Formats: sequence, C-alpha cells, structure tokens
Amino acid sequence: MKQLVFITSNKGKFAEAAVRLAPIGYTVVQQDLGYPEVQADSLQEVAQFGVESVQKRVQSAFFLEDSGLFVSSLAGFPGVYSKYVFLTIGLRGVLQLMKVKTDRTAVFRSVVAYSQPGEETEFFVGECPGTLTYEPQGMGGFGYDPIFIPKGGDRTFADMTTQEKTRLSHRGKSLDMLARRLAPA
Ligand code: ITT
Repeated sequence: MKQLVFITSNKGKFAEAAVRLAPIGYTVVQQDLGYPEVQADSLQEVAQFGVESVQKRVQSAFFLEDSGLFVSSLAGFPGVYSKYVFLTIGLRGVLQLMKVKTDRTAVFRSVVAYSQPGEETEFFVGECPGTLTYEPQGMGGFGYDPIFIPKGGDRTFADMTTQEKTRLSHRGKSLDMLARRLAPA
C-alpha cells in the first residue's frame, strides 16, 4: 500500500477518504496540523490558502479538502461559512432559518487540493444536490449530514454507511477525481 497524507481535523472526512482510496492501494494518513481558514468567496480560495500554509511545514505530497453546504433559499448560505455556522447556530439554527422556506433545495460542494513538492497544486471539485429535512434524521456521519437528503434518495447522509454516503456525496466525487489522478485506469 502507498501512503498519502490528508491534512484534516475532521475524522468523518478522513474515514470517507480512507474508504475511497483503499481500493486503489492507498492508505490515507490523517495529520491534524491546522491551517488558517481565510474568509474568501470560494471554497477553492480557502483550500489554496490552506495549501500554502501547509507547504511551509510538510515536505511530502498531501491533500486537504474544503467543503460547504449551499442552500438555495438562503442565497447560498452558509456556503464558505459552513463550519462557523455549524459551530455557532448549529443544525437547529439552520432549520430555524428554513422554517418558512418551501424551496428546500441545497447543494454540498467539496474541493480537494492535491499538493506535491515542486508541482502546481491540483484541484478536484465535487457536488451533490439534495434537499434539507425539517428535522434531523439519523445517527451517522457528521456536520449537516442529519438534515441533508441527496437528490433521488429518501434517507439523509446520517442514515447511511460511510460507503453509501461516499458513493453519492460531494466528497465522494472529488475523491473519485483524486483517485483517477493517483491511479489512472
Ligand atoms: P478540516 O480540518 O478538514 O478543514 P472541517 O470540519 O473544519 O475539517 P471544513 O472547514 O471543510 O471542515 O468545514 C466544512 C463544514 O461543512 C464542516 O464543519 C461540516 O459541518 C460541513 N460539512 C462539510 N462536508 C460535510 C459533509 O460531508 N457532511 C456534513 N457536513 C459537512
């Protein structure tokens, strides 16, 4: 097995990456080094700043990932602020903002940034459209998983195994692209 470092503080993200990259012969190693999450307009900008910070401290190849939930009837909020919003008003607060909204559509986005010494950083973007529930449902996953049902389904991400979620999710898609990059067919 080859090893690849994933710079993340999030055990849920790490588990999803480990599941997705194992079949192509990669063991994912989590390193929670921390990096500044700048206030920026796009996930890619946040990821780019993160990469620059980590490159000063890590000499090997690594990847990191920035993600967010973009709610249509809230003009894309919480979006790039998803982490802050989750830690402050939480799921209950988001559902409260959505109380009078009939359009429940939302999209999860994920940007994986892959960095190798001496090479340009490569970005892989994944999206997963879906709808927000009225109440949290399910015990698995993390973050907004209990209130998000991917399009075409009837269960939240929190009601799925890591494997099931990763087959459908934004991060599953960005990791698919990383996997194809690491092990072209
Ligand atoms: P890092 O250390 O990798 O940055 P993080 O948890 O801080 O991990 P982000 O900065 O990417 O992650 O913040 C994204 C937030 O959006 C995160 O706190 C979750 O609440 C939410 N989120 C992202 N992906 C999600 C997913 O697949 N399911 C549920 N919530 C998700």
